[in-house]
Amino acid sequence: MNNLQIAKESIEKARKIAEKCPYRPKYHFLGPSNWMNDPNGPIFYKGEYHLFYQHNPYGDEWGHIHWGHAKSKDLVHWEHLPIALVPSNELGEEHCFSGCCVNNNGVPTIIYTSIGPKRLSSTGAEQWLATSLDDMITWQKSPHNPILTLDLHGELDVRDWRDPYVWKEGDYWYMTLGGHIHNTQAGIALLYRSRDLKQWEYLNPLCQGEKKSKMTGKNWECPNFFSLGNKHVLIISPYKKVVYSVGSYMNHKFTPEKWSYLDHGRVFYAPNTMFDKQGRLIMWAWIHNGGIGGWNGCLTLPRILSLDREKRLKFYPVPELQILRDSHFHLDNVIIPPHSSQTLESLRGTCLEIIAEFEVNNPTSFGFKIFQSKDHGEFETIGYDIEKKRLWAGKEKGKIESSFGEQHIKFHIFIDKSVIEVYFNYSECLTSRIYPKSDDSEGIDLFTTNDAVKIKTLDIWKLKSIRE
Ligand code: DQQ
Repeated sequence: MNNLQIAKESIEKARKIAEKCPYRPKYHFLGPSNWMNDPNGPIFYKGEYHLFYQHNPYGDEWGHIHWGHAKSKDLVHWEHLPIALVPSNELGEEHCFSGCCVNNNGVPTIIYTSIGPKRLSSTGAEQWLATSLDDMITWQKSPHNPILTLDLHGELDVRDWRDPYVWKEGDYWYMTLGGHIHNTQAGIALLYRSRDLKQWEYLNPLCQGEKKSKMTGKNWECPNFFSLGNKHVLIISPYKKVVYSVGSYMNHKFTPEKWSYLDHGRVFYAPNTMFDKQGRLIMWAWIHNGGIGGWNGCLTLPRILSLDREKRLKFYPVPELQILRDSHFHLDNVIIPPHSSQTLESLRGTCLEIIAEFEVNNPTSFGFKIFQSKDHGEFETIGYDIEKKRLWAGKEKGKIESSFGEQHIKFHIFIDKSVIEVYFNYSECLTSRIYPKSDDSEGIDLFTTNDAVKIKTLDIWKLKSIRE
């Protein structure tokens, strides 16, 4: 049996266990089973969206990193395709780390970070290339590999060098890679240029973080760099919460303005972006953790990123997701009294979409109870504390930075078994994992602590599964 057959058997075995897991999401994207982490190389190709992802086909823990692959016509339903990249052990490769996929004059081309037992991720990473000649079903690694090595930087001692993000500008391809310079305690994104994707020249640092910065950390993974309107945006994953900055790009240098959290959840990491044929910038990120076994990790729902007037990002779920909507509940103009409300007594569910607009006059904490047991004793909460400007969902929380009309607050929430995604006024997001305590933890309700709040409109849909 070759490696791919062994991988297939292992995936099949784990799938049977994963399918029994009550915490496994029903409409979020995940691999067929076993471990997955970062989304890689999202690309729109011949009328379909393709997504790759970091994948261990042999178990539900990180290791033996391959590239899983799936495609979709509608951004909602995904068809799994054969594993795209397998580590070439015979070439000293142990992991195919994150990267991107571009269309090079009709030839789909993956650029990724190659790691080996003798080429450690901290000091010996190389950037490799693979192409497909059969519409992305099989991939061939280039005889020109490695296409970039650390020597390119001369004296500069770059560490943890990885995660290529490539785009085209005029006659050139540009690439940014993340890492840090040894002993600086600050992350860096470096910039490179090529005419043919094979021969690369190092230009200069695209952007460097500040030493021991609270937000931008000590090392940058998975940089994403793109223009939106007349500004540029840099996203980085600095081991802690993912951050972005809207800034300006001139003479091959990006000057960040302010750093903000891309999502306040610590379970949200390593996002990757693409422009689709309608010019929408679409983003997915890895959501950490699994359930009772057989699977570990999934992706966020696709989010559309745009810029608001204050030059902050806005986030919207792609409208295509609306095809998941099933039975619907609606109410408007209801006052929720402090403490117990029981307004939504008849509603139950663990695969839901909620859109709610609140009107709030005095400081209070308010929001939703979810996963409530029949006796109402057990529940988890998703809410917002007006005074502290704190948004939370289960254990994940964050301070809201964007300004908005404090009286009107909009929540758009997706609940999918144990995966929670919250859009707050579409200007901040929070991803969380919450595990319902028991089988009957399906109730949902509204709450407010100190003062009544008015729910101006509320829509709740049960959502369909994308898996049988
Ligand atoms: N995951 C990959 C790396 C990347 C990290 C390895 C981020 O390429 O830096 O699985 O989660």
